[in-house]
Amino acid sequence: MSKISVIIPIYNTEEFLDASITSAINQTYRDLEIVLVDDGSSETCQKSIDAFAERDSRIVVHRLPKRKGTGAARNLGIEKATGKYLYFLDSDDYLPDHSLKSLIENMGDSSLISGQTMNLNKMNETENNVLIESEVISQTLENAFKNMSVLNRLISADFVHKHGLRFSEATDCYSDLQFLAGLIALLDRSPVLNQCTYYKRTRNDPISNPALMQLDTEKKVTDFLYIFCLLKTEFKAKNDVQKYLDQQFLQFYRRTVVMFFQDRNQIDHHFDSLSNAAQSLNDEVISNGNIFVKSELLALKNKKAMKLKRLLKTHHGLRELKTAFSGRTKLLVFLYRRVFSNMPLKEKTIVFESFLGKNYSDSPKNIYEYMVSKNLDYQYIWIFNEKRKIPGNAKQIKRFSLRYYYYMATAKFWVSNSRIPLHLNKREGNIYLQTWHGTPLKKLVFDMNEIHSANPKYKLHFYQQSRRWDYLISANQYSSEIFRRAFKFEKEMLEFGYPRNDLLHSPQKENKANEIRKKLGISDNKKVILYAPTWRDDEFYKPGQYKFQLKLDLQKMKAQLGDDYVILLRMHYFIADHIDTAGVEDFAFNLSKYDDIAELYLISDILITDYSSVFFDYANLRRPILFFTYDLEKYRDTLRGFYIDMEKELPGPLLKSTDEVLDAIENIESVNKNYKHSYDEFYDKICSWETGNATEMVVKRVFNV
Ligand code: C2G
Repeated sequence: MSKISVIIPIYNTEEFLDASITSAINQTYRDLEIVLVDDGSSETCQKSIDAFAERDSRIVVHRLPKRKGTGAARNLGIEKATGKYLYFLDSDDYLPDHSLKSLIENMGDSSLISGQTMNLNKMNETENNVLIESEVISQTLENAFKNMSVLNRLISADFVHKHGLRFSEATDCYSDLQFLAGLIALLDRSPVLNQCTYYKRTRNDPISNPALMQLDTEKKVTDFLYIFCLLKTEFKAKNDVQKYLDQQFLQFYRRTVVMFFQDRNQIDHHFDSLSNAAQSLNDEVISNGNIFVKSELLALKNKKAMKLKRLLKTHHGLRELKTAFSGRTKLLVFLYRRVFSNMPLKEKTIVFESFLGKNYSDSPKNIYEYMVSKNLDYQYIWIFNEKRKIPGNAKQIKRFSLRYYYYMATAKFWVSNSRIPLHLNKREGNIYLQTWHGTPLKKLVFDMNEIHSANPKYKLHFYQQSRRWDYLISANQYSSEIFRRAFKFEKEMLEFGYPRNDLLHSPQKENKANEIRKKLGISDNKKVILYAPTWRDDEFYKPGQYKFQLKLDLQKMKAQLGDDYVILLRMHYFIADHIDTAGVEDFAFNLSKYDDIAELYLISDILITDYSSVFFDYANLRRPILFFTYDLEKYRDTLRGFYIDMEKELPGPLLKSTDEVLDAIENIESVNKNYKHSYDEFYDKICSWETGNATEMVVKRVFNV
């Protein structure tokens, strides 16, 4: 057999490395050398790389003294490779098992063969490794070189050395173009395989650890133009290369420049360099573009900047209109951006929303009720999914209705405890108070490696949405530190405690508790247990609709506690499943739809929860908290990960079964005694800022009243 050198440049991609290198090790084609080229990675990543080298004698490691970019790393790989063939694999991608076997068996006497690539969105998307009969479907250079990537091509090492083919080391992006141009200049045919021989992953954290192609667009434009002009000159006499480069310019203009030029300042910054590059474009290639691209490239080539701006304005306008009429939401977003956002800003209008319009609760509710009580002259808008009875004179607007988009665009203030849709761009003058919805136990956003939730672009979207926040409320120092890092939040943190917890420190809380018990029909001679669990990231029907299986044995609890207690069942607002209380209706009350959980804390003598942030708030009452953590290992180690050590720092016991819960409740006094020290420490760390005046301090700071 002939050895293949798989060259893998690595820069801080340790979270993807295992999948990538393992997929090379597991190739059914065994005569391999796996060349890991460390491009100046961090210590942690270097350790991972060395650990892999121990796993398989075919792995060799080479290091660049400091980061020099993918091009330089691949060039070092070429120099060090000893195989008859070369194959480049990115360290965040991976291969089906038969890739190299399929490629080499179909290579014949060619110097290069290319396979099909599949783009994967999720971290753990299951790929189909099914081996379909592989066959060569084309020999033309045009089909072999449709993109600007060297990936997924098996190349003769002799051919590369003989012609001195190398990657550009002058730019981060598009360094492949130099290598590919060299290949095209020398080949007259190149087989393409019908089989998928490469899985390309879309990175889920383009903010803190972007893949090469997620770097900001300006860098991509300057890098592309540099390489394009260099190669157009170097390969002036090679028609195939000229045609290939022109095609790539056309694609690059269509896919990247048109969107980039939505920001009109960028046209001024980059017009000259683009226009100079366009001088050498072949008119025939330009005519392949659609009517807009064709006229815009001609304006570029003829150095007509004003004409290009006019053409792009029409192009963007028509694209938006076309999008606008492709669906109801798109039309409403078009109206939001192009009509309502150009209307005068209503300086005294505030929009409130809690848990995506699901209920009237949390800090937004406290802020609203405080402002109403002070007769402040604001117009209040509450966003709900369903209308409900609320105090004060707020206008209730249905989420995602036409009026929703109108008020979101014209209200000066947004007060929300969760996320506002990405497509609602923040307009000049808007002030957005993000109250958030809990002290974090579960790892958040940029502190999370893998994202199990349904949306693979979760981190990118979260980053874009959180750039709009002007204020973020934090209930304690612990939260402030986490929010700064996990949200990459750089604006003003309001460190006053949670407005939603003022009720728990209110002098009237006893009277309020009696009112609530009466409203709920709970008899005075019964004590109250509140069970408030959280959701599980990986147990969902679809985004936002999560499953929940009640593990508490309500019959057994009723039998043992029914004379003295009732239990309130309160599911997380993401839970779609209905909780069945048949047979225990006089003992168990499903209050999952009850608006404000703070009112349930007030009437509860004991809280049972798991990994929900509810216990940080409930602790303000200094009442017993039990942690029913039947799936702790799974939740902590695979799903989310926690900020605190559940075994050491909690103000109550971890319980695995209904029996253990019953035993703790029957002996609640000794539980209180055993956990008094932990509880006191926890209270100081988490509740010390809560004074009952958080709402007032927030309103004074944000609304200058
Ligand atoms: N909540 C509730 N009922 C539950 C669970 C939660 O009303 N059974 C409300 C509480 O106000 C809680 C908030 O939703 O503080 C957040 O719920 P978590 O269970 O902590 O889960 P999550 O929505 O992932 O928020 O920083 C907080 C994190 O973002 C956690």
